[in-house]
Amino acid sequence: MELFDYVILGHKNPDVDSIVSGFLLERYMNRCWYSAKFIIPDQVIDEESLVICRNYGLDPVKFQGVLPDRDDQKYILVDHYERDVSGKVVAIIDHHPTTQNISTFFYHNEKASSTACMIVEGKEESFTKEEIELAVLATMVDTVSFHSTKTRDKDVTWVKKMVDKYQFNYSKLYKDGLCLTDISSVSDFLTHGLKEYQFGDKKIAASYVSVLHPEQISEMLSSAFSFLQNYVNCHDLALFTLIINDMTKFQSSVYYVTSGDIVKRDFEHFVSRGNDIIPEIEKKLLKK
Ligand SMILES: [Mn+2]
Repeated sequence: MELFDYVILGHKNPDVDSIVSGFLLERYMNRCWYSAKFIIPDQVIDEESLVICRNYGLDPVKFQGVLPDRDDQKYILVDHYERDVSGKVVAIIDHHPTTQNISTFFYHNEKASSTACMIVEGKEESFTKEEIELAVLATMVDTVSFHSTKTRDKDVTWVKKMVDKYQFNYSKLYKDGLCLTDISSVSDFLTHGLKEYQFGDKKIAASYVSVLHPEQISEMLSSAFSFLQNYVNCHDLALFTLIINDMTKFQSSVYYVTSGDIVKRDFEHFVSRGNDIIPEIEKKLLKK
């Protein structure tokens, strides 16, 4: 196994920003004559992240590998600030500020729109046009094309400047940043982002889809419901939650599916499964 002074890591189950940031930092460090290697130790890379990266000329699979088993290996974390490694974390570049005391040699954690834009902004001359496009892409994906509250004005200005300078296809970047769900069959409503949760003796499951025009899938949706109710019965679930994100109006509808009932709730904003929907269900279930 080849040795490197620095191993760069994105977070577990890396998303587009983690992958792009790791790749760009490796490029940057190598150009500055550092021996650094970006490694993705995860066995599986999320299919959607794979497809998006490949569409912009980056193949994440190339970076999959085993981490060195050395106590003195130096690590650099991008897009996260906590990690158990056999070695020493010497640097962190992240955009999830924390009040925690971090004592690495180099620590840069600010409320940026993406880690990738933190790496490239101000150092554009060290990167190729294609690499800058990847940083723009990661910024669009991480902020849901600037609709997330994570969006920082300065980065929007930077993206616009790069798009102008390099004539990037902004409408394509915008659409890719929305991460629309490809729905070709009713089973996609079930399997997209499917997660199961256990609360006491109750099991629930949740999936979500993001579409530009929910009204266009309404016909499919009615057949999806019987499919979902069947799934609820077969898997002995207390509830199945389907979240539909309207990527034009930036609102969500949530369908609560049980074996005998379907209840719809509309939200005038985006809901987060992990932060809003599931905790609320957990409270209700545990109260009973
Ligand atoms: Mn990120």
